[in-house]
Amino acid sequence: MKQTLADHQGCGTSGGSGKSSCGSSAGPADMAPEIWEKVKNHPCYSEEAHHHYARMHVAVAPACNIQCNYCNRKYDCANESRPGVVSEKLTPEQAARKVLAVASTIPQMTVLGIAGPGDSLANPAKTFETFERISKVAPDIKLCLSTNGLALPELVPMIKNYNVDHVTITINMVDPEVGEQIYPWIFYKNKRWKGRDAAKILTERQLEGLELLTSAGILAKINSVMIPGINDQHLIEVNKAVKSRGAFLHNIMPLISEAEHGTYFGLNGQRGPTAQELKALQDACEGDMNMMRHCRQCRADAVGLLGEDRSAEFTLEKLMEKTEIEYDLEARKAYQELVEAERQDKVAAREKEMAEMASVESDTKILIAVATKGGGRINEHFGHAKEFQIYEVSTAGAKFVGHRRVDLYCQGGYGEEEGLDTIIRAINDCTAVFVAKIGGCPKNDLQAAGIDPVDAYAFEYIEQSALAYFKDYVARVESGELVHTARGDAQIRQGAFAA
Ligand code: CLF
Ligand code: SF4
Repeated sequence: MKQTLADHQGCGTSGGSGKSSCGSSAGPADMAPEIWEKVKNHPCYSEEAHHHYARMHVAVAPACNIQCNYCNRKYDCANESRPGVVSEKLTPEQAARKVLAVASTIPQMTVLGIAGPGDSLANPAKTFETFERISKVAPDIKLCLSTNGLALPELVPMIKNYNVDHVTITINMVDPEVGEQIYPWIFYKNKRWKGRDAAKILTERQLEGLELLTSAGILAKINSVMIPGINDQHLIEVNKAVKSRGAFLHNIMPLISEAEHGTYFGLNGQRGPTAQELKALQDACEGDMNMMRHCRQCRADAVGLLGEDRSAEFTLEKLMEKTEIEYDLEARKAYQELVEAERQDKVAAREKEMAEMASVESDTKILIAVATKGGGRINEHFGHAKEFQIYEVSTAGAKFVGHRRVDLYCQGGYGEEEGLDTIIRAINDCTAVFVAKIGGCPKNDLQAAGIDPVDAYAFEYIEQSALAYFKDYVARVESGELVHTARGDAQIRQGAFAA
């Protein structure tokens, strides 16, 4: 089926049946098929999917109904975005045009999210008009929204009617005493509420909204911002509260806080967590609850794979230059079938490597940093990496546990020593860094810092390679060639972000 923005009159999806079902992967054994169908190509709801599938946001929701102490309204909603990021606001009509343009250029773009720049549900008319327009012109795209939850309970039936299958609520506390340190005020029922009263209303509305989403069969993800000294210990209680109300996934994100962002916390010196503090909390919450560790705190007009940002290719100015945009659903499906085949090949390679792990006995765990452009492969040069993905490897397997943003090492063909220092600080807790290619200088400096630079697995699958490296590592430790030493902590990048 081919259609254009100009000729499109609605191609009909009944009851969500127009959603993509390309691919044949049956999904994990512990997941019901109908849930797998919803998450298998959603890059935020499935860690595995985020190596292959992209999302896009449209910034159609400017207003907000609460104030968070980590937010400066000059920038995007910090419940999903890194501070200091400003998105280009769109009307619902412009948003629909942008979705078509992106979908026709990036066939693996499977999810459209509304995440600001304010709160999606504080702008219900704009948010739902956007969803309506998009479901008519691009029926295979999953719809997603993110909210602070204050306006959520009454809007759950609308969310259901518009076939929005994925909703994120940012829940930072379930105790108003903690909440009053995070939220100075909310605007509710035509009145401004402050302090503990405000926090009490907010937590009640958020939990009620979550229960209603669960009963409506909508997958709910919870975002929580980890604020050391304020809610870090309390987030374990939050995790229990949301788990018991049916949340599908919990995403604990680091507070990013600098005076230059002009937020209350930034101006008052509130620090964010270190990499190991964040990981320890995520580990403590992980039981039978799925923890999301691959969130990139996207901007409200983000486009592309998580971790890449192609929003500059789709500015309003560029969109307006195009007279006709072709939406080729069949081509999108064909491309996504190729992605599914690659994905299954990757899983088979990992399982083969795991089968060989059965003979390894060791309680060692190591972290490995990986330079990747996507596809689950080690396919990025060290000097071009804007982030490293972090895997924890043990005899239990290779598990994605986070990512670290870094400043580019290679600027205009030359390595920047200053950039290298920040990279080393960002991956200081890792035993090795996997890259497609690396120059002699950074190699020596990484080795001096105790991090093994590895280009032997260039362009191979990440997990398979991490398992192979681990087996070799354990053998070298056993033979006395290497001494296994615990690594230190690492820093989460602060400062303003362009993307
Ligand atoms: Fe966007 Fe959010 Fe939907 Fe994803 S983002 S509305 S659930 S489509 Fe994803 Fe970005 Fe993290 Fe959000 S990585 S900030 S969790
Ligand atoms: Fe800012 Fe988002 Fe909080 Fe509103 S909900 S104050 S936009 S961080």
